[in-house]
Amino acid sequence: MRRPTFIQLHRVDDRALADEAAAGLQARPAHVSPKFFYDALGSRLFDAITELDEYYPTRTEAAIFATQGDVIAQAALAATGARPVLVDLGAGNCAKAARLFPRLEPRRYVAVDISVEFLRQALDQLQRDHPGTEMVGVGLDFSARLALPEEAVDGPALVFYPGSSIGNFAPADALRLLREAREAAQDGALLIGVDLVKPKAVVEPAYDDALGVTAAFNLNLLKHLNRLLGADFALADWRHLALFDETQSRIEMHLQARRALTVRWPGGERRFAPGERLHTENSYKWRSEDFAALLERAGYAGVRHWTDERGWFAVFLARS
Ligand code: AVJ
Repeated sequence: MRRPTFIQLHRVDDRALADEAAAGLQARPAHVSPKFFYDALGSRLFDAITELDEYYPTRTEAAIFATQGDVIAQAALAATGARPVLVDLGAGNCAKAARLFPRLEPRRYVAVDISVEFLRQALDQLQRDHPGTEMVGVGLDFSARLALPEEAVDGPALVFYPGSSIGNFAPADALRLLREAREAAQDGALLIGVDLVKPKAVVEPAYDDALGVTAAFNLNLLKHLNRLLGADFALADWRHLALFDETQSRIEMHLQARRALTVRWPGGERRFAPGERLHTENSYKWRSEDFAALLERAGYAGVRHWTDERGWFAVFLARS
């Protein structure tokens, strides 16, 4: 019986994370990376977000794969050749990639996430269900740089980056990541989900839902910082904000101080004036022609995309 292989590159160091968070808290304006959303509870709150009526991206992407998955998989295999290596960026529970297995029959599946610990269970199960596919788990924070271990990809790969996670990157950083993904794919292809520009009246509720799940997801970041940094954020002092900036084509999430307050942690503090904000996330929305142009600038060819009836979300395929 085959067993998955696990490779942990650069272990996630809590001390470095705490220093990064502290530096962002002391910056003007104050900001922290959206990666601080994802402690254990934050990951579960994100899963709950994907089930909200207002949060259309997950379900719209799933519908594109459900209705056009055969055509997409055929096109992907035409670019990579049969039995490609499937590289899954931000794999988590590996559920989205697992749905591609019957169509792609990958020779090897390389699941990448910040920590191999997130991948163990899912890969062990996938290995049982797909004994003919080699399973490799890679622990890597590719938000700074995507460099896979040499031995991970040994032929043309399909790099899969679903969910519009690329939306967390400003255009210049997205370009860099797409270039690194092109190198990782060798003579293969990229398959990526991208949330498209749409009216504010649709986007803002997706990030400020009636149940308050996204507000809880945003506020939970403060609890994570309290633990990581030993800070003393009081959640009742903060309000969730989601604002669509049409000029930058992005949803911004912020936490806004309800009154004058000082947050303290060992080795630092930050005063916030009433109404002052802590910026926690950007989620860029693309026009499909702009994203196609970005892929071309990153060196891809044969760019194609599939979308839903409303044109809310797109799945792009491009040859590396
Ligand atoms: C995981 C980055 C795709 O931007 O829609 C959801 C994160 N933030 N609701 C997104 C998120 C608030 C999500 N991504």
